[in-house]
Amino acid sequence: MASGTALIYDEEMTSHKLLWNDPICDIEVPERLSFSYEQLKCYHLVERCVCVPAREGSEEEILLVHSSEHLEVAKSTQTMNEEELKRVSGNYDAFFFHPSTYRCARIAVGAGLQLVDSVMSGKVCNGMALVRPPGHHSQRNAANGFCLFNNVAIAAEYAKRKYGLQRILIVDWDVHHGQGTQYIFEEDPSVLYFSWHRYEHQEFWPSLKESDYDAVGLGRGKGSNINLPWNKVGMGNSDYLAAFFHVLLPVAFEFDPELVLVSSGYDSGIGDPEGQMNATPDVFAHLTHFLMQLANGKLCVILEGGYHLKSLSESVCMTVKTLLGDPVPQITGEMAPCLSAIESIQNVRAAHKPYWKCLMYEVPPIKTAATIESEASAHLLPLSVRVVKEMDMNEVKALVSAFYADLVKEDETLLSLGSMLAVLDKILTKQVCNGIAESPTASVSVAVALRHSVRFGFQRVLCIFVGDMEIIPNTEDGRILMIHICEKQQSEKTNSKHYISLNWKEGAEGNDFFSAVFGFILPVAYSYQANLTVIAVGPNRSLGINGISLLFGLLRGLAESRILAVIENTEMNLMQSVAKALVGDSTPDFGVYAPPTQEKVRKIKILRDQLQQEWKMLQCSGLQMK
Ligand code: X5A
Ligand code: ZN
Repeated sequence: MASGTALIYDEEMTSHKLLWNDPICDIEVPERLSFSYEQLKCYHLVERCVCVPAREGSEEEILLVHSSEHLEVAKSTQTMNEEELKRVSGNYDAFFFHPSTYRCARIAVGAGLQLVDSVMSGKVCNGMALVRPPGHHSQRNAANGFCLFNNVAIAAEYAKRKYGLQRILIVDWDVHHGQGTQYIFEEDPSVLYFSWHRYEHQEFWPSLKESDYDAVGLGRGKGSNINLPWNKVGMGNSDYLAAFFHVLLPVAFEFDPELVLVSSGYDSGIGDPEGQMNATPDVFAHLTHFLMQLANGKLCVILEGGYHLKSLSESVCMTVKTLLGDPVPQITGEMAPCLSAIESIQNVRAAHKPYWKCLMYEVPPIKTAATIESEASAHLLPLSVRVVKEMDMNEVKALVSAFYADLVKEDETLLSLGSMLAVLDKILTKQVCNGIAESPTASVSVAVALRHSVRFGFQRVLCIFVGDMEIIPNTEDGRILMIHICEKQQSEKTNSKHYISLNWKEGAEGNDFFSAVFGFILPVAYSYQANLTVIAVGPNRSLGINGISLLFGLLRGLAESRILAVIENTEMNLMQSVAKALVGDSTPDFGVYAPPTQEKVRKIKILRDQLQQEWKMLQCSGLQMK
């Protein structure tokens, strides 16, 4: 078996640099490379490695992954003056050209290929290439995020061709999503791409929908693209280890690669201004060590990002030391992943369950969406609740004009519809199971929600109103069943069999709503067999938070747990309890049981007698049968 560790470095790659002011690009400096190399010398690691020279990647090799247009544009920048360079750079998202950039990028590509050759030929067992510009954001036809050519993608494609490899694993531990690499291999089942990345629910660059855990690959490549989005900053050693234990390693061992490539960005390490994460250099020793157990140890580590010079260089040293076979340092600190990390891990495991035997028994998580007014209160909701952006005003207008033309004139109403529709849309398209929308005009929002759901194709929608609300009559009779829980008797509308008024004021001591829920609401709801439940909570509600939690908790048993909550009053306690009941991660607090008064028992009995022919689950005594 091969032994030895290759190290590839060429000072020439430090000549690529930013010539003008650009606060986005100014962190990608030549010192990233020279400083890392100095540190390797300092720890006497360079002399222990097999120093393999870099070379230029050939045009043909670059074309394995990139278009000839892209290659030509890059080539043409060699003779440009500063002004021209600036103009071409402006065509891309976060990229700068220097007259030496093309040459450096070709050396970066060639360095990766030299590493692949050294490992595949058995000259060494593993190795690292220190390169810049980095590669993983670069796409077939575009530079992006400091990257011109996709070094790692070219290395993978080259290894496939030259050595006939059928399974290559790419591990991208850079803190950014290597969307370029994803695009290149998303339909290719022979390359398994794993990336974790700072995501913050799509707020963090490059802010792509396709960086989320549900991008699993396309066509024949389904299952071979694994995204683990971090939705909070501050992820640390235990979060990274948990990601390896519960996602990457089981899948990687099942995949059984013949070669492992690492898109090795250290901006996921502590101190990095881009990543804002907390993982210490030690953790990279562990990550490297794990990957060395695959593919007979054939591991090629190729540098990507990393912008905190000290953290970067220390982490590079830990990686190389581990490749050389040195003992792995003990990780210190508390070993427990954070809740947000667990949630991301659970989501990606569930998304990949159809493709990997090791994940087959995964339980799908309940997904809840919410739009709430203030970002500040978002943290008060359970962690698994996803805060979604409101629907675009024009989209709302187009949608609503189809059935409520008069609404389109009122901007304020439209605005609140935007948040309800964003959540409803996620429910209808099954992206989430249930969701909460705040709406200052709940009755209008509900009317639109009901209409829209029926148009969407739902045959039976159960709608429960709690509190004073003007109920906008609907014309889709039979497809909507309304139950209105309020204090005052609603005289009109009671004639329709699809509108039921339940006058109920919760007792002062304890929760006496149990009797109404079990004795009336649930039997009616189960008789109706809705495919969607809408629960609206308006002002002057006659139920307390406990009663409302009970309602939400139990109605999750219907309509495959699809519930849209529309809440008019923005009381945070209420929002929190509803969110908790919807995610079902804890049994909501229903309050102590209180028996109903005689008057209430009678009230339910009257309703039951009146309605049990229609809603048969109300029947509980043979005597009443006609
Ligand atoms: C390779 C790498 C980051 C680009 C960030 C642009 N690129 N905001 O880390
Ligand atoms: Zn990065």
